Amino acid sequence: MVDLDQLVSEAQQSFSSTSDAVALEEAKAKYLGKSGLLTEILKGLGKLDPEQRKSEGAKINAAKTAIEGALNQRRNQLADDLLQARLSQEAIDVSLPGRGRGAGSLHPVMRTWERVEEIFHSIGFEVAQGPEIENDWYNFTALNSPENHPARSMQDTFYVEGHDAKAQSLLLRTHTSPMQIRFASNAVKTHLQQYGNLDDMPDIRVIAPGRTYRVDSDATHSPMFHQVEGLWIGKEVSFAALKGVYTHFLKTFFENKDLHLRFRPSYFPFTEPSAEIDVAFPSGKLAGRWLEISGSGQVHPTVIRNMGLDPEHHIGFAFGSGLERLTMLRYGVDDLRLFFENDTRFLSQFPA
Ligand code: 2NM
Repeated sequence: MVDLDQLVSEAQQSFSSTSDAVALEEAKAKYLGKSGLLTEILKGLGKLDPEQRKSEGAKINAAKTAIEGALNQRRNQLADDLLQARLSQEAIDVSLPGRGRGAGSLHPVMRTWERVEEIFHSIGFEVAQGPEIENDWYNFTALNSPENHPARSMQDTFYVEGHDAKAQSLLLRTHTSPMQIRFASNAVKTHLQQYGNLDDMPDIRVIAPGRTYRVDSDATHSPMFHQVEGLWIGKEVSFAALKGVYTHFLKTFFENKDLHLRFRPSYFPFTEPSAEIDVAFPSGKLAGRWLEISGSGQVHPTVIRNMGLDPEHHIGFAFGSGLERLTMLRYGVDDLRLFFENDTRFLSQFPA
């Protein structure tokens, strides 16, 4: 008879010495396979008499169980080793710095927008909002824009098909002034509802920034551009106050106390008198030249009346400027089109 104990310990050693699953399965075949050692021994049982067969059979089965146990133990051990190897190989160093994501930033024109709001807010101006699709009254008529004014033609303004509830033609606003009319009319209406008269009507101080649209597209004009307009209406608001407010705004905006300003007589339908505002930088690459930056003036009596006020009792000034223009002068951008191309090589030069 074969020494079963020895066979078991041989199998155990053979399994232990394998280093992967394939080798282990080959080693298994030698003992437990179809023509393996243990199978051969079992075949030999037939030649024994019944008593012997019973006792030998039990021993052989015990040996088989022991060998299978050793096999499973080694299988588990190898699987475990493989897992540990992968875990340490694929370990992630959580202390490494992340790859990071590029942070976006505000478009330079939006930065100017926010900056303008901040400066005017700090001197008591509110910020108006209003629709980009306007009607004829708010965009033109209320602003004293004459019937034959070129801005009213299809060549200069984007008209929208159809009319509003009051049979007014609809258009993309050509300036932000309609927001001022809406804001002022609303303030007047609300005050009247509450007090019945305008004796103690508080001053209206508001700016209206936003997108505006004109049929115009070349190197220095974009069909969509941004404006900011301002309005101060009260009982005794002078042209001197306009000069004070706007001088403060421009010097703060350009962070330059020595900035020169010039108010040059001009014409707008909604103001009388009207003035163009020019600036000159005392130093830098733009120094020594007057640069047009804004329009302004004392609000026309007809416009005051269209706000619901009596021009005999209320007076004020208004001004307007392009946000692209302010941005170009502040950052030294020399081509308007850069603002609309969305080239990140340009935009990334204005970090948050
Ligand atoms: C400008 C120039 C001058 C202006 C006038 C008004 C309103 F609503 F009071 F009539 N808002 N903005 C104005 C005046 C705008 O932009 C170049």
